[in-house]
Amino acid sequence: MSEIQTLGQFIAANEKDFPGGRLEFASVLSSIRLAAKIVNKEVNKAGITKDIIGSTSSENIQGEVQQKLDVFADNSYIAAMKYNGDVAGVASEENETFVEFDTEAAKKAKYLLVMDPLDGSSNISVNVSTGTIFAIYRRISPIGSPLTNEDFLQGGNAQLAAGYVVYGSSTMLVYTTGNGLHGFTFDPAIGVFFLSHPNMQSPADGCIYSVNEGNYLYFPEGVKRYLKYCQEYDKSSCRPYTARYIGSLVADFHRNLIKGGIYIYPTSKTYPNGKLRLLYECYPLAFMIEQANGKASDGKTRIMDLPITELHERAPLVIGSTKMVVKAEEFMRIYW
Ligand code: AHM
Ligand code: MG
Repeated sequence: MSEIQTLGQFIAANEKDFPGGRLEFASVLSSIRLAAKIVNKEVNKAGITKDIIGSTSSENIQGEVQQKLDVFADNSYIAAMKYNGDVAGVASEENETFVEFDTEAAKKAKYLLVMDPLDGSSNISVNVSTGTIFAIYRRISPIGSPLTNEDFLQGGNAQLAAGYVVYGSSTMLVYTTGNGLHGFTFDPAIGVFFLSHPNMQSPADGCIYSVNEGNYLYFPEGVKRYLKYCQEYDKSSCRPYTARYIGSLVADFHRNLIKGGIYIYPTSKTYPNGKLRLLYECYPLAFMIEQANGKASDGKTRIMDLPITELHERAPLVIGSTKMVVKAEEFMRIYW
């Protein structure tokens, strides 16, 4: 029989160096895993549950119509964290301010979670993959005092762990604590995540580019020129590249991570600072791609080094295979 290892067993064997100890990381991740299972179950039955599918009338603080499952996922992850005991609070795409837990254990807790609970949720109604993105930080405000925005705005390099769950043709949880990037596939029959992708590596180069090219007109000149470069013929670099864009960041990222490729969400006239959120989309994916020997940039600067001043701050994102990101940056530096 071939070897099998569960997510819990993998953590027990590999996360001894987590600041605060393996047990604390195992504790935080166990709540993420629980919420992932709950959300996975709901996402999978969205098509057969009339009152779950579709939009609520409310908009989130960024003016985007919330899907009901966005709210469900947000509530599920926050509920799973509330009684975790090691997590003091959560900042989420769906909430304007962070949530601070008031249980006695949470008041003494050392860790914080940031998350996009259901990324790509507009794809739910058409049966396309979605995801959850998260990162774990250590709180910097003294235990016993209220959490502050600064606890959450420490910057990408302060992330202790980052991960995503992709709800796709199979559901996977992928995470890093700075010790490589590891992927686990969910077996829905027994409710267990098994190690399926140890030590994931982003191919150094690739043949896929992922961008919403419908917005071409509004892109900066450097991005336009790089896209033309992607479409030119050059056999040695497998150009013209193949265009693949799902419109679910996690799913696009996951595919490019495995196959080799580049994902770009640049600034544009519609989104002068980019669309994606630095805290719970760009930073975590940047941490992960670097752990897989890939690269993440805003076109000029390493994403992990970008400063952050607001919870819902946006940033442009260029992420994926190192050689492709370096090439895109060349164009974006010259024609910014
Ligand atoms: P969301 O967090 O509100 O779902 O928005 C993020 C999503 C990403 O998943 C995806 O890559 C991008 O927005 C798609 O945007 P667009 O439709 O402008 O291409
Ligand atoms: Mg999102």
